[in-house]
Amino acid sequence: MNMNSDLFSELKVRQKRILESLGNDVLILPAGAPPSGVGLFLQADDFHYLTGFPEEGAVAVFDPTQESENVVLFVKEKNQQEEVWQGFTIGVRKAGERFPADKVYNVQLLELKLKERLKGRTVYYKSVQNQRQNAVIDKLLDQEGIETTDVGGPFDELLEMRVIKSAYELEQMRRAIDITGEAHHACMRAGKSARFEYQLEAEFEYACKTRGVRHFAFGSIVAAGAHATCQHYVENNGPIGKDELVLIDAGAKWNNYCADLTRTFPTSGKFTPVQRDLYEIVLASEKAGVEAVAPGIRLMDLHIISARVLADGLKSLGILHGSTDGIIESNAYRDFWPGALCHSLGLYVHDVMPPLFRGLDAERKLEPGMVITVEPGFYSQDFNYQISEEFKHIGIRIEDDVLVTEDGHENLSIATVKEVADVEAMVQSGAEK
Ligand SMILES: [Mn+2]
Repeated sequence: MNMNSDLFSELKVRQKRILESLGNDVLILPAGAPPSGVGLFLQADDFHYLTGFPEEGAVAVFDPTQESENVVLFVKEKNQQEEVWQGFTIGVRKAGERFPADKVYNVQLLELKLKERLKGRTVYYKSVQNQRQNAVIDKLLDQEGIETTDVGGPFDELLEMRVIKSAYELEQMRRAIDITGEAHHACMRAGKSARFEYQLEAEFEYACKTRGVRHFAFGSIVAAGAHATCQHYVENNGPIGKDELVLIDAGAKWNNYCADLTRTFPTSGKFTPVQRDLYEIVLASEKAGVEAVAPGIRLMDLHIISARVLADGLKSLGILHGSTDGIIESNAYRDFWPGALCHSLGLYVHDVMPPLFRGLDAERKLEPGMVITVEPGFYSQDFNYQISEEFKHIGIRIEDDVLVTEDGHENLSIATVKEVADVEAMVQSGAEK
């Protein structure tokens, strides 16, 4: 597979920014660790972002002081024995042809080559657990008495770069999101006939994999009935009742980029009055959050906008009481929605963000090119003793993926149904039990 030429030139630009951020320093970036046990290897995000190289066992070295070798890739050489048992490798020659690097060496030369370069330098380096080249690097750094740092410099630059998505990145994310939406629709259509949560998990994965997906953004959450009150439920082994809500929070990856969408639907194809009332409240809260996404707003401002709509709705059902300001200030709504409205989305599902975007008093404002999720919810467990029984043991979450644009936002998952009538029609269009 040859690298997309847009990506190739984009990688060169990214590498240049990293080199500029280094001054006279060096960055050693190891590839991701192989999966423990069974599993498909997925490249570490930063390594992928700066090299595009998909194999484990590799190391990239960024060194602005080496004229003709600013960016060097160390990769596994082709080895017939390994290829008989452990899979195929790209090898040094082809890596040099296909991936942007000034020079590609056999990774066995790592120690020799690095030794010449690191003496007396400031080295940026983050060790990766279970990555076998790390042992070589660690030993060398130790022998030469070289101190390393894993914060600041190129690592700060990486955060700034990764949080703003390029046209190429958005193309990958759109594909991941479109496929994920189609898979959510497939699950809704299978809702009436599925008897166990894992059947819908299989439906989701089947819809994704038959569309070319090889990796998922995270383990799918398929939660029927009261299971949906646990925000990160992953067992997916419970039965699905006839009149229950099913919450599915799942996402495909496309060329390493994530989608992260949640939909909640009634397995009967018709919301009960209570389910519908609660669903409409979460939906109104979600839409208010999405509508408010724009450059110049802070994540916490968005959270409060959604929280106020949620609080007003729960007041109308007698679940919360008092003034909306009071409910927000006292965090009373957090009994039913303990989560955060947004997170960044990209190569990782809870993608990196520079520090000033994170936390309650985060000062930084959204900027065009950021992609965030918007995902309010309502979760009522037994400890919510103050509410009437009919509202208990219900979990509802609706989550879209939203791009911040110059003049506002674009909801990237707009095609995935969420209006009551559309969700009901989608479920009803599936086969019976
Ligand atoms: Mn999410």
